[in-house]
Amino acid sequence: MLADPAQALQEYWHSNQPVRHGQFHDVCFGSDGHLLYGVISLDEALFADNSGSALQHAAEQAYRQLFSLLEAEGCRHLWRVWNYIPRINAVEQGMERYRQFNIGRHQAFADFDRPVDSSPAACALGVAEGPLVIAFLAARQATQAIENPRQVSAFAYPQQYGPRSPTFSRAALANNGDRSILFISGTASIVGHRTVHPDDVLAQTRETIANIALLLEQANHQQQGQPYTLAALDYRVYIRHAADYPAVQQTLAQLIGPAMRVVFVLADICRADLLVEIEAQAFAAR
Ligand code: 3EB
Repeated sequence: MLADPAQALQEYWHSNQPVRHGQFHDVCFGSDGHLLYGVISLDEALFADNSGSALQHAAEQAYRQLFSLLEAEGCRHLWRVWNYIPRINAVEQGMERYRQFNIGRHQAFADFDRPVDSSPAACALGVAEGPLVIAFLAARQATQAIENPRQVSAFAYPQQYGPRSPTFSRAALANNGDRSILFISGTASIVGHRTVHPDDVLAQTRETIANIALLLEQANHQQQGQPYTLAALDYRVYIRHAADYPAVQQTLAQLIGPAMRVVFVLADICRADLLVEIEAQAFAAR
């Protein structure tokens, strides 16, 4: 966490139904029968004996466990995934670790017949060390996947970003009772499939907000409820260099408004030239 280091942050997902907690292989989860929140934590050292990349095998195994759990629990539809990958930008065995992760994740999607063009909203960030950690929210009902017209869909990225593409959609719109929930995936300064403003964190911040604004427009075309606005989102901002935090915060306050609800986190971003990534979510009455 950037900002006040004494500030502890916890995330809660509430239900008005009884919640059952369980463990399935390496996944811890809670489910009310309609919505399921889980976290899997896997130490890639356990996969070091396999041929090839340990991280790739860990990612495939994590997603296989996750999909098996969802099928067993009847909550087949992934809504949102948070991927936290140790040393995400390090190059090992000739390949960046994020790309190794993508190969394993893509393989599990294929093994479970999960079409990549209706993937969940997601983010993928780097942590210094520790296990591969994946948190996820899934449900009985599907979401509507939303793409960004000024970006190539991530599942269709060209090979220059790795042999297997990432499997996420730019945003997902879900219905939950009398409210809809919009999940904006980790969003960065990418136009088409290219990083723009590689050396300018504030220009990256502005480009990212332009991408999010366009996603809101797409989402508002697809739902009848009260429209989503930049000012009404809850944000999490991942910043690569702690020194950039004050300037990014100031720029965002200008773009979103002084009452913005935002948490700043120090993290590596999945392309070495990206300095900031922003995710968001919001609830709206239907
Ligand atoms: C991008 O747009 C930036 O691999 O799950 C954003 C959101 C990014 C999710 C993922 C990666 C992922 O390509 C990176």
